[in-house]
Amino acid sequence: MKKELRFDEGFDNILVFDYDTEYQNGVFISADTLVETGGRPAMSLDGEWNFSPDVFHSLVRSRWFDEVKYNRDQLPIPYDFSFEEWDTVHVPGVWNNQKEEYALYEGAGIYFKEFRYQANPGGRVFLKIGAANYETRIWLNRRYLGRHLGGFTPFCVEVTDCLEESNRLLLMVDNTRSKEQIPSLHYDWFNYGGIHRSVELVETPETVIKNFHIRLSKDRKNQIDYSIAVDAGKDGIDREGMEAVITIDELNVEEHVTCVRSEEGSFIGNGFLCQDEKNLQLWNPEAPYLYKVKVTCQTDVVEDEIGFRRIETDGRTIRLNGEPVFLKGMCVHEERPGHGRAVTEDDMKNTLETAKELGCNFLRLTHYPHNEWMAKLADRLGMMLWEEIPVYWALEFDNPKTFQDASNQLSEMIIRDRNRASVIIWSVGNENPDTDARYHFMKRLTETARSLDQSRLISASCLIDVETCKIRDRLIRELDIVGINEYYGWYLKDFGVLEKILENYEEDKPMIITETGADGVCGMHGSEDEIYTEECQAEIYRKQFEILFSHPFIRGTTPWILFDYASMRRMSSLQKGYNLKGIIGADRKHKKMAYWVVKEVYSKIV
Ligand code: GCB
Repeated sequence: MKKELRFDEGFDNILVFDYDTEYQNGVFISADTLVETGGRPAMSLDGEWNFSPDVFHSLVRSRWFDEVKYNRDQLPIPYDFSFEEWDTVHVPGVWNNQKEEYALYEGAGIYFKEFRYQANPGGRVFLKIGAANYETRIWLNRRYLGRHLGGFTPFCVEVTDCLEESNRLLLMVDNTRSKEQIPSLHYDWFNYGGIHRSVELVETPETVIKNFHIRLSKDRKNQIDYSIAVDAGKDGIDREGMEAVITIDELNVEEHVTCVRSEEGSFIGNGFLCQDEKNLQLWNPEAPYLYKVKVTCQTDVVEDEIGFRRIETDGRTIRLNGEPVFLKGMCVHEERPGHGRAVTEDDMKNTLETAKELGCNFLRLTHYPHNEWMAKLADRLGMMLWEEIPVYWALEFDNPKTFQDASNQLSEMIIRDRNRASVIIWSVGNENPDTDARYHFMKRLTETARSLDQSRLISASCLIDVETCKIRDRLIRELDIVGINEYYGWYLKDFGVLEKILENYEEDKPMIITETGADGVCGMHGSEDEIYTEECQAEIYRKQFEILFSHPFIRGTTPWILFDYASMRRMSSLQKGYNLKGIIGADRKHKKMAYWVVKEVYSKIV
């Protein structure tokens, strides 16, 4: 039936509902196809792309991607698209700030780019998209390559066999919110649309180092553990093993690793390097030392700069390289006016420098994986990080597709950043109600995280039970650190309840207050009782700190939030589409009175 209605036979798909089924069930681009890109030759596809909103999904419904402009008799037929003549938008970028009429657009958008490519004989090429929100479908030279879900993690697809000298790349990026997604329909940040991180073609030889992970062993003092995964393509046929070499010149390391064929076809190598820890300069925020690491396999070479550090808990204490550490932090969204979520390297540096100036050694990157440069810069500048996936508020916890999506986003984030010393905590979610379905969903996420990486701590931001004044969340069993969000002084007025909750804390695990805070309008002054004034916000911070710091099991605080940020559920005449809980304005210039409270308190903690 569907076949008879094809556009190229003179009909449009206007009469069917199920035009999308084959895509829903089709090729899913996932963490399995992510390829390490560090130090490899790449051709950037950033810049101007032709763009049009696609409100009716016509690209798919009417098969525009076939680019049929003539009938079988070569007579011109009418068509409703003209990719190369459309307006342009910048990539990386969000569409919302590139044209007035796209400002609040939520839906599908079509991106088109023509480019020339000089083939690399005998090599392979992967298209890498840093992130695009939320669903992306890819066609290259009219061939469909698959779809990716999730707005904040990178993905790769191999394009070796589709590339020609002159190429037509077509992407559908759709930020329609839907129930089964991560996050779901409702959240407290702006749903920017588009390709908001860089796009590039990454060139590799036939044998590709897919990923590697090098870290200080969790338990053994003088050991650096490693694992390597190699996709040997045609080189791998009939082979049982491949040799890879890890080189760390400064440590005189040249380790030859035999990677063995795994069930999925990749070649996997695991092992450890013994070092005298006295000779190893461990990474910490004050001395963020990084080693140059090179991994080679056949002719493939990848390079990275990696710091070695150990993060662990010991009862209610968090230890960094064996020493107790207090996490002086703030939450931060990835946003800058004018850039939306497509922040630049300078924006990221500014965030880190602002946090340092405030006295922070830690940032909670909420509520989704931020640009991969953020952790690279934090490695260099010395800032510990909490990274999380947008398992936020209500989700379809009993939907297997939702789990698959969440688990894939978590895997993509971990594979991308597990060589970053700065990242010390993976978080599996924020403020989700403790139902059976949610418990099993999130428990499985903690298992996924632990299977991919044992060198970090696992946490989540949990809710408290106001009735019993207790933290009642079964997920806590699965966590290394208990994260708590509480807004006493703001949404709930009685600080006495907060004191009771903390007195009732029984876990032998450290706690981080992952959110607390209050709104304050930049420059609005009044008494401490007048909500929305800077004085009121500052006073709530003072009272909060006074209570929190009298409980030694609280080993970190990340108040909500460093900068004001856009959120379409904040529409009062004062908020005007912004969440105003920043201690600095969205302009990143205006420091509110609460800023100085945090600075003073953090300056006293060693
Ligand atoms: C929360 C959420 C955070 C919100 C914040 C607020 O609990 O985790 O995303 O934006 O409260 O401002 O109320």
